[in-house]
Amino acid sequence: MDVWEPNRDQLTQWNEEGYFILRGVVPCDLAYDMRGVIKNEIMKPEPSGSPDKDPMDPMGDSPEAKASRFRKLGNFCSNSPLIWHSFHTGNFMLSVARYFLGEDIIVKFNSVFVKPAETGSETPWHQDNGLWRDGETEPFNAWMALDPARKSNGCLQFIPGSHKTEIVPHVVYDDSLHAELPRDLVSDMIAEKGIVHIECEPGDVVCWHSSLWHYSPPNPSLSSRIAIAGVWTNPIINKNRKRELSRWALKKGKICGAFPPESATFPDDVPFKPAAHKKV
Ligand SMILES: O=C(O)CCC(=O)C(=O)O
Repeated sequence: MDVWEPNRDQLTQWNEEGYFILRGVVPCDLAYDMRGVIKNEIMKPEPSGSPDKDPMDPMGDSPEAKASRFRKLGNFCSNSPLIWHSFHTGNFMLSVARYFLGEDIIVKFNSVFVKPAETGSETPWHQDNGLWRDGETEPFNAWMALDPARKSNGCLQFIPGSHKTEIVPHVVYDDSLHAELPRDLVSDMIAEKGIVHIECEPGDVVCWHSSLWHYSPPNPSLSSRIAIAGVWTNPIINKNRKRELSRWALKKGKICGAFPPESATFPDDVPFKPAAHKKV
């Protein structure tokens, strides 16, 4: 497997600002193929083949209605071989993760962020490890654009340097989509450090520290913004944590190519004993 090392600018940006961008990690065509896998899923027709006109279900169950309201598909990528092998366990992404995490790597979370044209909602300001609430700060996060991600269609926004803060307890407001950083602290932090808009082409990847404060706004534009994300960690950092979603990605420096991916079980899991085959 290739050995990746950050260049001086990437290393400085990682240390000082908490992120860096890798342009063109996969070709645009492959990014669009991955996006196709996601679109096929969210736009699947109902089994009956006819849109649901149920007046008691104002959200509707038609493919168009579903496509417009999906926000996040958790754990989708470990069920999609194309995405899993191209991104989460792709040679290049694992060579980057290996720089941070060493020879044994597990993917702790994987998701798709769907921000449909006109209806895509925001992702509130958060630190990833503020939502995990497992105390981990070391895991490595990366996100790949599968559509062009622009200021106009809800690209990610970071507060540079905010990764140097502790893990701040997240809170829920009446209108919160999920737990978020306290809004007054976010305003203060923005006033102090400003915001960067992370504009990407399909196939570009942004990597960030799990304590970085980040957000993405709603998408009022006519262009959808689909992206995939992952969190890579290693069995030592992740020791004794809940890991039902974790999957092996690299063992002793070798890419785990199995599909479905192998589950990363708890280190102290004791297997059940096989039953004694006694004659009854
Ligand atoms: O894609 C987005 O809009 C949000 C992504 C995000 O917040 C995350 O991956 O932690």
